[in-house]
Amino acid sequence: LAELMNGIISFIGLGSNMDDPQARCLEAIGHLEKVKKSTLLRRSSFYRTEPVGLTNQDWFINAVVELRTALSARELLAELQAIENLMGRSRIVKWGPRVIDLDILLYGQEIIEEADLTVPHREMHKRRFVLEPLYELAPYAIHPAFGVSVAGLRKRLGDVSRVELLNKGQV
Ligand code: PH2
Ligand code: MG
Ligand code: MG
Repeated sequence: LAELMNGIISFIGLGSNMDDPQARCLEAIGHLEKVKKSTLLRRSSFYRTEPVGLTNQDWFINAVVELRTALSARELLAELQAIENLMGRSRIVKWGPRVIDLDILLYGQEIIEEADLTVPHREMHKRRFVLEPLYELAPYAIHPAFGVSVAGLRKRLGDVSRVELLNKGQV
């Protein structure tokens, strides 16, 4: 039990708009449950979301999970990329259709700015498809770079793209 209490709380965003997105998100959660030195604590509802950025593609399913982990942010990133690769993610089109996308949104209160790893996620505060599921799990969580809670970010959000809560029976 003591071991389970160790580590940093990280919030991870999930997104899919290919090959049965709900099933892909559930599959990814199954993999996230098995990440070493980590415990998956909670997951948000699933949301059906309008594509942002590249709009001429299918709607997404988005969700957020809360993980307690003893991995470093970089080790966690490697685990997420391994899951993406395992699930057949190809990186052809930036912001284009994807089988699964796993993004570190928050890693404790750490601020990391490296070439291939930016935490908090660079776009999270601008995206309703991130903030709605994150708000459901952790309205109190603080964005360490802005010193603003998720509830505060959501209230200030300008993103008008549609985000629809899926009913329990639909997932
Ligand atoms: N991910 C993107 C770009 N646009 N739009 C929605 N609705 N959901 C996403 O997860 C998403 C997106 C790049 O990561
Ligand atoms: Mg990504
Ligand atoms: Mg992403």
